Amino acid sequence: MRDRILHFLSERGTLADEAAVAFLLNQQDPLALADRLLRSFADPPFLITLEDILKAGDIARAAAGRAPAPERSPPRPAPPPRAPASFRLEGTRAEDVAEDLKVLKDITGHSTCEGTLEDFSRYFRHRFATLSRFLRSRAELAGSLEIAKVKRLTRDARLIGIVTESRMTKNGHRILDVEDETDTISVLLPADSGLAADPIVNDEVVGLTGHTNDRGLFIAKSVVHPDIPTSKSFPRTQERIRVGFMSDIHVGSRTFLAERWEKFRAWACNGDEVARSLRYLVVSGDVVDGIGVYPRQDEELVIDDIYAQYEALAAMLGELPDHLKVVLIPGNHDAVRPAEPQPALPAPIQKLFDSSVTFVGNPCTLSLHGVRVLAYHGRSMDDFVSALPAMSYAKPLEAMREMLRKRHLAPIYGGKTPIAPEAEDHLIIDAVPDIFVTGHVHAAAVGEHRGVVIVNSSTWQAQTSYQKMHNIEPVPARLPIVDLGTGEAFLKAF
Ligand code: D5M
Ligand code: FE
Ligand code: ZN
Repeated sequence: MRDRILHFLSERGTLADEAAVAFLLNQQDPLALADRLLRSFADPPFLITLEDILKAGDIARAAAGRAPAPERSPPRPAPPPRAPASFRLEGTRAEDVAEDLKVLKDITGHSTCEGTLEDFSRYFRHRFATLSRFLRSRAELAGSLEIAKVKRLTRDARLIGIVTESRMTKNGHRILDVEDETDTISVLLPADSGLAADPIVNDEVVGLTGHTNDRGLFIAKSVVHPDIPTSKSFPRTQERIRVGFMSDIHVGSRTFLAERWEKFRAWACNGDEVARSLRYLVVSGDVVDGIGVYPRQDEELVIDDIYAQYEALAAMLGELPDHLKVVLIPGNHDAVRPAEPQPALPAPIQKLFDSSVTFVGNPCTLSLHGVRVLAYHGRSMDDFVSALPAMSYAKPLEAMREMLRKRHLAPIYGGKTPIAPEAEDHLIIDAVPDIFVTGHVHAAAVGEHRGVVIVNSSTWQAQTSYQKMHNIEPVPARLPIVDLGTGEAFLKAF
């Protein structure tokens, strides 16, 4: 239920703090109450607090019978509509603010790998060394030992390793095979401990506490993920300019939604205060439909030339206001190598666009006025959905939370996500982002994980026959918008 509430709120562009969620969970019909609560706001705040709920007088009254202590205070009269730091009124005009865009991390121009066996072992050594360093700094794992040593001990111990296999026993326990440079150990996550339900995937690096039994099996007491260690705050910038996120435009496809795009264009050019405050547009891949990406794709194309597809996109972006700076990241439909990290689109394609477009790789870390944005197309979500029953294409924020917990954008190796064994693992989430965005799954949502604003950036393509076959229902023509001054986020529909 907790997840359903958070999902319900995030779908509507808001979040709730711990106390507010606890309050809702305590009510008879938390979702209905959340719905009434949202309706009671003229303009819902980005983060709903317990105080907000209590101020919504009639809701507090309805709940009074079942509420815990603080909520039992006499119901207050309904306050006048709250006037939060509203998106509409407090925007800064984007054209008044000088561009401040830096590319902090990008593979473009730095790819060295040739895909040899040595490349692969060096890649995994770098992954293990970096993530185990993150884990070693966690108090729960202080004094962790090499697996070879842990195997010879029977007292409580801690270890850090990479998961090479994971299977369920018929009694609902989970067995992991975990490896470090010294040895491999089998780890039991007991069914009755709740650990067996932790969404662990192959090739992620985890910490474990527990002890080795007399048959050499490590009985786990806890699993530690690198995660974002503490809840961070959003850097507050002076200007209240906004960044829009989109992806999966799929220009050239028969199912590209031209009319919805036209609505977006008209709003961006002549729209309200929010439109005027939009300074950046980060486009996270699949910007065109491409050629030969899947079998018989030609039957679904209205533009069957890759250059013509990018030319059409360049014309569309050229119609947007001059002060709207566009950052383009490639995806699996774009004309670059599919192996991740993907470099920026090649020069002959870049030449088709005007200078308001910046081309970067996938993934890429940007700074926008000091706000750190991690943008990733999101191909690995296919592997998360295949590997974990709790994940689905309709709930991309869940997979994104797992990426942050694992501090890795694509931990599963050898699935649908092709990974290039670069000297360093560019898919590690090293510095903590302020905003983390993905596309690919054609869903739309904004949410939060330990203070990181997380965004999945919709699509401009209607359901394709492939998606119909696989029951994937896209949520097209939504623009997630984040305020760079506050981290406040909402989803605008076109
Ligand atoms: O992916 C759009 C959506 O369709 C995304 O949710 C993944 C899904 N998709 C696309 N191709 C496949 C294959 N081959 N297997 C599983 N799921 C897939 P896009 O990248 O736009 O094609
Ligand atoms: Fe796509
Ligand atoms: Zn994609």
